[in-house]
Amino acid sequence: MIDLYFATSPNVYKVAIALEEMALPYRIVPVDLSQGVHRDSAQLAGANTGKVPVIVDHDPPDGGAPFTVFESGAILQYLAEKSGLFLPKDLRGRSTVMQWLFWQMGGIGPIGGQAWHFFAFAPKIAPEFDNSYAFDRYFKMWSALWRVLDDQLSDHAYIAGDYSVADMATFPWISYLEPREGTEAYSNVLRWRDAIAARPAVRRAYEKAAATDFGYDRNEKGVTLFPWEGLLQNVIVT
Ligand SMILES: N[C@@H](CCC(=O)N[C@@H](CS)C(=O)NCC(=O)O)C(=O)O
Repeated sequence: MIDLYFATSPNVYKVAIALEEMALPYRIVPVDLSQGVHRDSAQLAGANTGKVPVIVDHDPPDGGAPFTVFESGAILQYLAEKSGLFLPKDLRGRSTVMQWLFWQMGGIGPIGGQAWHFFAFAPKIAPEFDNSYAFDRYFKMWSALWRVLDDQLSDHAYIAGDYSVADMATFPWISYLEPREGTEAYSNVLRWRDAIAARPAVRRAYEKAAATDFGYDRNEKGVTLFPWEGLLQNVIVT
């Protein structure tokens, strides 16, 4: 059994998708980020980074004590190695997936997070400041990342060859926030996004989260996760 410390955010959905795709038994441990409990490592299975996702594997492959893993990219790699799935074994194939996984971790996640912040939160948190420079900068970078992804998907069905942890890492962010200029110029991304959203394991991951009691009213904090198809409303973003 694996505990997944969970808040409804793209970095955490990556892991829920992987657990569903790999058919690994897990349970969701809800974390209310608005209460700050995640800053206490005792509440996060010893992880002291103050962030979710975190997992605890109670049945690690080495047969040892329960093992805590933080950072979504490291968690995806761990789960792929544990299950033997979605990460090629050959050197080039594996490196290709890892390159795109690192690309997601270093670009899509951080830049998407900042773009979202200056779109959704800065105007509420600091209405007295002119956030337009930061807003423009991060959305320009966000579009550039969509461009790279669209180019890559122009001759690949999935990001790094076969469907892999690189796709699982990237999909939740791409499904979360679109470029400011719209999606018309990104037909390859849209085709890929639809294909991933249609996967039963992906839908199960989002549905399980939607059915979880997080101890607060998600209608109040909610946004639409798959805005292009109006699916699965009421999910918190922090
Ligand atoms: N690089 C980390 C980022 C994790 C992250 O930023 N998690 C957010 C939710 S998406 C979080 O826990 N935020 C709480 C906070 O910063 O207080 C990963 O990919 O795991």
